[in-house]
Amino acid sequence: MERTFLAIKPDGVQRGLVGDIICRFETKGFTLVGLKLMKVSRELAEQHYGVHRERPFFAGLVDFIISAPVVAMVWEGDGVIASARKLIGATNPLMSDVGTIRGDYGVSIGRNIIHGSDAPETAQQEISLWFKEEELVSWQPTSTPWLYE
Ligand code: DAT
Ligand code: MG
Repeated sequence: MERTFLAIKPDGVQRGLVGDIICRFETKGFTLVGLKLMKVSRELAEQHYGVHRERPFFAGLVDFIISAPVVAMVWEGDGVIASARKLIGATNPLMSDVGTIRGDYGVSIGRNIIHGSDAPETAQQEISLWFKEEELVSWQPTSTPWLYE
């Protein structure tokens, strides 16, 4: 089964959206295998967004991510990486479809509520950057035969 890394950013936590966001992935049919509320270190934030190091928004992005708690999560399911990106919506919330998390709750690219891994390689890297192996729980929901043929 595929796994992806998702993180509810400081704006999502401060605005009280944690429950709603988790609900969307749960009711879609994905399985939560890792979850923690954490204050992110500057080092972790810089590593996580390392690909954007040269971009003009990098410093602001790092300052924002460490400014308040984040909810870090790992979710599992067939096709979860691409599906989670669809549920999250386009990077700029003004362009995100209505019905997506960013489309429903955001108005600015620098406050877009949630992060989601964009491909299998980045999902793998981000899961091991944010979680220790023993923090992830492999389990079989009883709903599995009602979700998959
Ligand atoms: P995504 O989070 O949709 O994968 P990304 O990886 O291109 O988007 O960028 C990472 C984050 O950086 C994004 O969620 C918000 C911020 N960001 C991206 N482009 C930006 C811009 N032009 N101005 C300000 N922040 C930006
Ligand atoms: Mg990205």
